[in-house]
Amino acid sequence: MLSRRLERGSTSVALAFAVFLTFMTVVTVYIFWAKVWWFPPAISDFGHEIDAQFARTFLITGVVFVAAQLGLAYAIFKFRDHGQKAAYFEGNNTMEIIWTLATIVLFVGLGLYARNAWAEVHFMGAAPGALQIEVTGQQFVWNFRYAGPDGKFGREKPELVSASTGNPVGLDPTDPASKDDIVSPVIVVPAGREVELIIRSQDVTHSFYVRELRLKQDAVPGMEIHMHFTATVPGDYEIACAELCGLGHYRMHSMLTVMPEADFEKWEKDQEAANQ
Ligand SMILES: [Cu+2]
Repeated sequence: MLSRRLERGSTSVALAFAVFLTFMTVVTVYIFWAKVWWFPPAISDFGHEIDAQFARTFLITGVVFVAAQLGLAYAIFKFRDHGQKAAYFEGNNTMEIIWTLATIVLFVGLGLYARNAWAEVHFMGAAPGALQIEVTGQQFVWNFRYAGPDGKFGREKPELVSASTGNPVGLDPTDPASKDDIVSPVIVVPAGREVELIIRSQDVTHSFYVRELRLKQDAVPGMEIHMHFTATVPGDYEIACAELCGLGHYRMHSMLTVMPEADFEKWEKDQEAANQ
């Protein structure tokens, strides 16, 4: 009598758990498939390649996830307690080798697939003629410097850095090349033209991050890190600092404006005029 009651209890519990697991698997897959919480659309040339890599990774890991969860649900129900004796075995070397090899093949394969996108961003420099913009992070603002009409970045001196007197990057007024440099709290770039960023920090590690560009790069004190991108869709996009950099980290953000080339040239002229 007692054992029959236990058996019935075990069946319904095992079934309920298996159904719950299957339901959660379906819900999880739906959330990714329907892109319920997803990135905003990419606006950079390599952004689409990064998205394609994301899609490949999610597809492969998704298939493994579904197979593992459904397998678990099946095992929970199939091997439920019928009052039988539990069996014990010491692992299975063949299975260990198979899933270790399969994992290596998947990881290395995904890495090989992604190498073009990675190399394009990190190893290949910007093409000659790219618009150079110096990005300086400091607690808790971003400053962007354009070379101005002479196309040359002027000298900077750390001892001249003084945000309160309007010289946040420490431009040296005795260098003629510094005179026409434009320093802006927002970054404006022309659509369709390559931009080379020179990313630096004045104090701690910050991280320059624009979701729509699919570009995130640490700003490290003492280093000049070059990144490049071509934005294709005009609009305003938020720049966040993606590295916890101190108490004011939450408010360290700025805007990236992508505008048609003609509008950009006008913006640059206006900045130059304001500089005189
Ligand atoms: Cu920061």
